[in-house]
Amino acid sequence: EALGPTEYTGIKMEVVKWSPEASAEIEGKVGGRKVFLVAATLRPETMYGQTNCFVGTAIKYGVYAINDEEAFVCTYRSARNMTFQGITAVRGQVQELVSIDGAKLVGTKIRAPFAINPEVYVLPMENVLATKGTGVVTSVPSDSPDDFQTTTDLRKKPEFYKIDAAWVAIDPVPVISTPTYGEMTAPAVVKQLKIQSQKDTKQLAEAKEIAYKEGFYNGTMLVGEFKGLPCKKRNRKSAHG
Ligand code: A2H
Repeated sequence: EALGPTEYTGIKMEVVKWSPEASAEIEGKVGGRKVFLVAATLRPETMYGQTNCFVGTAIKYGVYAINDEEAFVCTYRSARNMTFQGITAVRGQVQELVSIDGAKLVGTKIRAPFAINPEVYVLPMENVLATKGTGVVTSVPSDSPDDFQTTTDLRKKPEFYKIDAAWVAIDPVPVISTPTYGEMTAPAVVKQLKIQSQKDTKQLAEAKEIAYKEGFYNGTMLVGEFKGLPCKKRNRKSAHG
């Protein structure tokens, strides 16, 4: 496979209510801007099934001014990359309003665009990479093995992960049907490969590969504007989902 840039779709999830820790550090410092957590995804057609969003607890994030109206929560690296995409006033110029630890973002309530459950929570995930995408991951447990396994872990041990069980209460939502695995592709693949926790990173990589191929190439949309159509069709209609 040729090496080239990966083209992600950025999902803007508006903050509805900050966690108390984030509120203490952020409120009053954003100049009245609307603030969005921005997640990078390769599967924008699955957004109907978002049930939460993930950050890394040991990752540093910032709130970055995009213009006078909007600010994005993401890693510094991705904020800088975005300044080269024509969405800010000056190329290469990053305006950080405040920096914040990922752990403090957990418990923030956000609005997930297109989701059947429009209000969801920010939760911790161990395998978030600071160097990929924006460092913010939107969670679709029906179709992403990583997301399914992580939400399963969180549900089993909310105290251990220092979360409120209510934040992870939304069940996976069927959005895509596949011939081999039905309406819950990721849970079925996780079960097939006998994955036990988000620490099983090798098996999860394999599960991700299987679920991705099956969903993207053989899946049919169950909801939304493209209900009844093959998932891969969305690529013909628009390269950006
Ligand atoms: B995908 P690739 Cl439903 N750290 O979005 C870890 N994972 C990250 C990340 C980060 N910093 N940034 C993005 N990702 C995830 C949806 C999805 C994704 C589904 C199914 C498969 C899937 C919902 N989560 O990815 O290494 C994001 O999860 C399977 C490949 O660039 C993003 O797309 O190939 C994907 O990894 C990008 O991974």
